[in-house]
Amino acid sequence: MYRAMKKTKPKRRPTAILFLFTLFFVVMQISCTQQIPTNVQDMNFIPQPVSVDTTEGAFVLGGKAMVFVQEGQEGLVKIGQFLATKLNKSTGFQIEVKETSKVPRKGNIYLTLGNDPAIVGDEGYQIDVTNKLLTLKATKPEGLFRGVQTIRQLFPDNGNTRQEAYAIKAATINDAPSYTYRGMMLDVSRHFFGVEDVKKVIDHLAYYKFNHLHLHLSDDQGWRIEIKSWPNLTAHGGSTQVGGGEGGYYTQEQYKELVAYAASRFITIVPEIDMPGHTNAALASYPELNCDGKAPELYTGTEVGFSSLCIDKEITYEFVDDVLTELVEITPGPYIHIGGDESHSTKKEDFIYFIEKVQDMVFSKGKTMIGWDEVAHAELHPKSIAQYWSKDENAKLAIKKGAKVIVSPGKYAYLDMKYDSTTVLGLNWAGYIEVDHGYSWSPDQLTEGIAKENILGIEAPLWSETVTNMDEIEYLVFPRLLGYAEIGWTPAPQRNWEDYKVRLGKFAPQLKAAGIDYYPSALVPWVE
Ligand code: TNX
Repeated sequence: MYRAMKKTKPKRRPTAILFLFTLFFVVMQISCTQQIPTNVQDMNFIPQPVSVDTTEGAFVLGGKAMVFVQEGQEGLVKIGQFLATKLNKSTGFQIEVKETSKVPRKGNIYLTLGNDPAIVGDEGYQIDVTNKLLTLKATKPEGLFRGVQTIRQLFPDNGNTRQEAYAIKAATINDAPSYTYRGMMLDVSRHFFGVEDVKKVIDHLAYYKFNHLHLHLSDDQGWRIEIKSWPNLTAHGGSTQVGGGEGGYYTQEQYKELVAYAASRFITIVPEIDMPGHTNAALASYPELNCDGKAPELYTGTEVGFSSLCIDKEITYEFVDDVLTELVEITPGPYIHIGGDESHSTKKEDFIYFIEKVQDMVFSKGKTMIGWDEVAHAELHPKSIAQYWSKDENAKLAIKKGAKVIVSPGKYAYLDMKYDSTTVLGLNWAGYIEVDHGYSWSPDQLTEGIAKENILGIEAPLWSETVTNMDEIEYLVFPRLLGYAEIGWTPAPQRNWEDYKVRLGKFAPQLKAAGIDYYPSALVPWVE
């Protein structure tokens, strides 16, 4: 017996090994399948990418995932960290970021730079989702950052972070924006909003792939940026706001902080000093800027068109030059916006003289001038930009003079217009802007003569006569901002309201999770 057993034992060994192997694979198989959730997440984007092609298979993001970034490329670790922080919030994981020189292993996210004919422009990117990896590739860090927003939308923060793993369909996404300038304007003059509020707005903009924030820094009701050579602008001119409240202003350090915060999200700040009208706050702060040498009272109402810098005085241009010099020094972006709207108390020839003179100052300081569409009456520098808000004749005149336009038509793109007659906040001089109306237009179809090649992009302004805090800002901004993001990004033939409203409705859980008090339009099938 003993001998026999001894003899058979070695014979059994291969079977045992085989058995152990099989067991190992079965266990592995089970543990792997258990990790894969049965429900593959819906892909739902705003703005809609240029192309999304799904294929067989799924990518699983589990608790051990990491974000790998290509080694030795400037700025990539920061972009990776931005993504990881957002994903950790939405998934409940603790994803870390690592530089790598090779393609990472299964289950990870990989951000890499590279030239590829399929990737268009600085903001273009490509996402490749396979069973193994989620790879994001772009030519520039800016493109990676836009693509990161798409990845965030693949794993949205719906306020439920309890899953063990998140599966998404295998797919290839190819994307690039339709327009190079995609912006929002925030009026911080009529009501002042502090640094933290503006950062929150910047975060909202980043998520929908905007790349400019225009700050309306001065108006009749308040001067909001510190100018060291003219300190009374903020000391007196920044001391109040519409309704008589406290007002406020940004020190140059705070402004620089905002510029840097925006830059880390690949957003450019466009500062506006509105001139020669909309200047009561400055006129009240310095009597010498008035033709009669007398300073008016501060203004806390909401009328427009009653103030003007004194066009004939030399001091006016010394003032403007000082303001622009200081502003240019703290503004790395290419644009300075000089306003120029509704100068109803400036004579037309004076207005033209003023705009041309200030335009020269802006360009001589190395910046590109933007002005509201009225500036088209002046001779325009070939690089000047007109912001079309009210009159298409002005926009066409600017185009005739060789300028490009940013389109912000009041009746479609004004975030301060009421949604309908029952909306409490907002104004209605340009009409009501329901969510479908705000979405269903194209910059190059507004009027004949403003064609795609004349258009730099789109901007949605939020004037703040009626809004006093972040909650009120968000009510007017959401959900219309998402529509403007899509108009600026997604090619017109790929956009239609019927499809958009369904995608928008699916954003409800994430808007709610972000604490955004949006307007719950009855036209949108909001997901519970
Ligand atoms: C017009 S739009 C203005 C602003 C007001 C806004 C209110 C523009 C260039 N000027 O001064 O705040 O209407 O909607």
